Amino acid sequence: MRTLITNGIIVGAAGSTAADVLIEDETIAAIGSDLGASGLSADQSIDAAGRYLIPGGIDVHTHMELPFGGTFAKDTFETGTRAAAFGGTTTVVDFAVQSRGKSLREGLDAWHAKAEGNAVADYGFHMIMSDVNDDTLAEMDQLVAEGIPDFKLFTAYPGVFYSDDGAIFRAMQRTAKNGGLIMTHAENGMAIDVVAADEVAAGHTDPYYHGVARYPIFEGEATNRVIRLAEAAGIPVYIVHLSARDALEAVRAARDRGSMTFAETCPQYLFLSLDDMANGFEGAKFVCSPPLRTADHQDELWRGLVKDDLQLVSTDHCPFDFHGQKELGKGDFRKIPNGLPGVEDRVDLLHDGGVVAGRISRERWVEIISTAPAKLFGMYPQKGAIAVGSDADIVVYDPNAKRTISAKTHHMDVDYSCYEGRTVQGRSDIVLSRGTVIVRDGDFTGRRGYGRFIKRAAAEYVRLA
Ligand code: DUC
Ligand code: ZN
Ligand code: ZN
Repeated sequence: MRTLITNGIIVGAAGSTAADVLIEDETIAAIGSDLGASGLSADQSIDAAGRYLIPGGIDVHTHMELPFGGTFAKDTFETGTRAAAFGGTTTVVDFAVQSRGKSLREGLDAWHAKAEGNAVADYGFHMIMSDVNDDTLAEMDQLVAEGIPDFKLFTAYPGVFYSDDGAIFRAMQRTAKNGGLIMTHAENGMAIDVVAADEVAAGHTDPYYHGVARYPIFEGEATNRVIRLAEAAGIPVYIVHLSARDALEAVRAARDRGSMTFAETCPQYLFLSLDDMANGFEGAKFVCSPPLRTADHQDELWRGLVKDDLQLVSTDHCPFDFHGQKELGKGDFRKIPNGLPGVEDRVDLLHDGGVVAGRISRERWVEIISTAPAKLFGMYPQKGAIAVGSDADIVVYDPNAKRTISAKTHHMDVDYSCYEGRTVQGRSDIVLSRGTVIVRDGDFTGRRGYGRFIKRAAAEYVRLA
């Protein structure tokens, strides 16, 4: 099967160029300025005039079907990867969960079972470690060998996912030997629980107080702590969903002293704020951890993206319906399942708020939504680039089209949108996953089960970066 895409502008992290792209089966076979004019025969042609060709978006932080707070994140691998594809994201890396007392293997098997035969686009896994002990440490080596080389540990959620400093350090020592990467959810969960209990005791039970109780300084403290632990272990560390200026300062200081520290932020921290949580129980729609911050943090995060103290933007996609799921926390914000939907909107939000708003170049946009995630998470150049030999994950992107985000039209399986009514400029018109058109002009043309597990390389790149 040969597909020829003509007349587009290839936008890549390193530069942009007008060129045609020839796809043979699943990979990119040729790139050239005159492929279209050369009379080359193809089974399928796509005219991309006036549009960009970008490598498919890569969202390295999603939670399909995550068990949380007595319920489950609603999107399955089928609905979640389909929504991702509509939004120009062709690869997700989801977090398999080791439940307390169970093996990593059991958690991983469960995630393979959820995804295989269901995902419509490609996927990989990180592993959430809830217990660090001799057995789970030994299992880490095997997972690295199987293409699941990253392990998320939490300084938050005491009694659930929380690991103490000794446990985190032991896991870090292990990745110093097996080449894996430690990712951390860095908030001081012990201190947060004290403040949250004080707020509830004072009668402050609305969702807004979820945001109030999780001080930015608690994120800054934990971020600095895990970075220092990683430095002591001599390993790179990756901070997930960085939300606060305080945490960014810790990352920047670490990078300035030559530390192998990497971090992501998420659209919710760039576009939403604590004010969104102030509308009574409606604020539950915006309960996630770390929480939304006051709006003055946003400019700092954008600066972090410009200066590469933040390397990429993922979503932490973790959707719970407002009705029936978020409502579990009526009368006590601590019982609201934490998480927001977002996998469908990331590429367009970043184009609109980043490129159209003049904050970042279109090349940096591609870097933070696709190329940097591929490099940091062991998928480059198979993914994250439009290059000969790469997977033909290509989005024909209209940078001028406008659309209004709404739960009425989105494809995520959740009953609200955090960005309801927001008009964004930029839209994925045609989305190819390994050479197959899976979305065309608003219609899904892929199939359930097409998505393939991506075995990822260990963190060599981050050690050399
Ligand atoms: N934060 C969330 O908001 N949801 C899932 C897990 C997490 O750390
Ligand atoms: Zn987290
Ligand atoms: Zn998460």
